[in-house]
Amino acid sequence: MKKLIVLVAAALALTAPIASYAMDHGSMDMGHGDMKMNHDMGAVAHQEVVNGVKATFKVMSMKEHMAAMKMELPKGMKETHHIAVEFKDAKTGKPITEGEVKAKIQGPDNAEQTKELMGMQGHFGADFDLSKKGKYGVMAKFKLKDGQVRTSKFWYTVK
Ligand SMILES: [Cu+2]
Repeated sequence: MKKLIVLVAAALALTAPIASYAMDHGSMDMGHGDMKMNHDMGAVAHQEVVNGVKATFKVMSMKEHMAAMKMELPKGMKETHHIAVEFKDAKTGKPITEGEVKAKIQGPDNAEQTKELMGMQGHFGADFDLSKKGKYGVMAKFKLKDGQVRTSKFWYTVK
């Protein structure tokens, strides 16, 4: 009987670190899943194939985006929305995550904002001030790994 207890204890000691490692890893994957899900929940504002690259633009509130990133919304931030874009090879569906992306936004009052979109978790994104109601013209310029410069434009209405 005593021998059995010792054996069980030894077995537990061996498997315990593996089990906790697996658990940590599992919760990490879950975090990634959440992030993706939240970004998918952001409404698709525009989708277009430009010279073999499928670009999907999403516009979400800063609140939504910070929740997806599991970060707190900084106080006194003038940016109200996060604009994200994802690129895929139109033929293979493979995500393209490297490149330079810039966006210029013209507001209903004609004020312009130009920003570089940073690569983050499979998409490119930046924060903009869309605090005025009305139509915003979004112009994006992107240079991906093939070196070609592509552009895409769309309208986004803030109600
Ligand atoms: Cu983002």
